[in-house]
Amino acid sequence: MERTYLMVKPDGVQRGLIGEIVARLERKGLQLIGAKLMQVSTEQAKKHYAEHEGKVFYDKLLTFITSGPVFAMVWQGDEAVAAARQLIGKTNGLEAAPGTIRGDFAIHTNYNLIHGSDSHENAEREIGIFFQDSELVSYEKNIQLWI
Ligand code: IDP
Repeated sequence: MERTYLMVKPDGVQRGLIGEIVARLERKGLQLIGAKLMQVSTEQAKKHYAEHEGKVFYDKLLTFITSGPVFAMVWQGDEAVAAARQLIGKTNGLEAAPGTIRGDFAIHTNYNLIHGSDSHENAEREIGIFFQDSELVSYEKNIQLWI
């Protein structure tokens, strides 16, 4: 089992897409093990986007991700990182394939609705930035046998 960190960004929350996004992840067969509506602090944003420090869009990215509530989630399943990235689609909404979250609902690169970890290592690092172990739930879902 692999875990991944997913986050409906402020634009997704404002547009009322939390339910739509959660439904798509559930239908794929991933299992939700933690979730909360939260305000990202500047400190958390800097840690989360450390790899982009120095890029032209970095300051705007920090401003954006701290501009309003996000819906932070941890999902679990076989190939959870790759499966979620597939559902999310390419970074630029115009390039993301129809049928993906960004392809169906986003047009731009900066307002692209959702974050998804891009590797197993980053997933574990990002989960640690936004969640305490005590906020994650371990439970059996018999349906997993069929996925
Ligand atoms: P990802 O979210 O598809 O993994 P990354 O390259 O990791 O994409 O970039 C992180 C976030 O930074 C993107 O989701 C997007 O919000 C923002 N971003 C990336 N590239 C650009 C850009 O060229 N202009 C503006 N924002 C960008």
